[in-house]
Amino acid sequence: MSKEELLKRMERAIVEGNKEEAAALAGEAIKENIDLNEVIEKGYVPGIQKVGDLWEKGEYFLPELITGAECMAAAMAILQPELEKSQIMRKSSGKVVIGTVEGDIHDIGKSLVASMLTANGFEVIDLGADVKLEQFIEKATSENADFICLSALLTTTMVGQKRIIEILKEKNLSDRFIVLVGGAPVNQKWADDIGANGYAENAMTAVKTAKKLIEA
Ligand code: B12
Repeated sequence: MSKEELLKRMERAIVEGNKEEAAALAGEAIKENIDLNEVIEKGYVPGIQKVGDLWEKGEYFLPELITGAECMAAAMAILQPELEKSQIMRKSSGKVVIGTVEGDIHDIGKSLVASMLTANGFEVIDLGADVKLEQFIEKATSENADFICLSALLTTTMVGQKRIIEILKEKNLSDRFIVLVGGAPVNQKWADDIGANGYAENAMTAVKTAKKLIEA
């Protein structure tokens, strides 16, 4: 199977909610030695984006959305150990505490950012979704992290990103961590307005931004 064909089939597996196929294709990509960053960004991500579009158009309903999310997780469960293996002997690029903020259970995009950072040599502590604001700061402090990465997919939970930056200021910890924000409703203007150190619109640019900021 050509790479292009494999990527198309990955996208289709997510759109059709075929968990076994999504996982099997991930295994195939590993066997064929295909760049896993490309597999995620050009195969699986377009699939879940299409699921989102179909939901917004009213053609897909909640069960399809959840199945799409489960397919992504099934594929990532196969890819993750390989992504970690590929960076074992490398010096860490920096330590990251990442999670989706309190009140928000969306975790697909956050997990992709975590995976890509891991694959690119960062040491990642993933706190999951619906994470209490204080927990980000406690973990980042106890782990002596370089980055706090905050995901928010709801306009109502974006304010959690703002609040964390305020708490860091109150605790005189602003200079200690690099704060990166992201998620579908987030943009550069929001990041600038709340005083975040960086914003990225997808997992690949998140890696580039993190590298640029830690080298600065
Ligand atoms: C899948 C999905 C769900 C799934 C989530 C499953 C899961 N395990 O994550 C389920 C069905 C559970 C769900 C629930 C809800 N959802 Co929903 N959901 C979506 C959907 C369709 C796709 C999100 C997604 O996974 N996209 C794919 C990933 C790859 O993209 P991403 O998350 O944007 O992440 C990328 C970038 O943003 C960036 N990024 C992400 N995080 C970070 C962090 C950092 C630091 C950086 C640098 C970058 C970065 O990189 C990622 C990878 O490239 C979106 C629609 C959309 N277009 O976004 C709605 C959407 C986000 N949901 C929405 C809503 C309203 C809800 C519910 C409230 C629905 C309800 N009435 O119950 C609940 C929320 C409950 C809660 N408290 O959280 C709305 C939000 C509206 C708003 N503006 O606030 C949206 C926009 C749909 C819509 N148009 O109405 N949802």
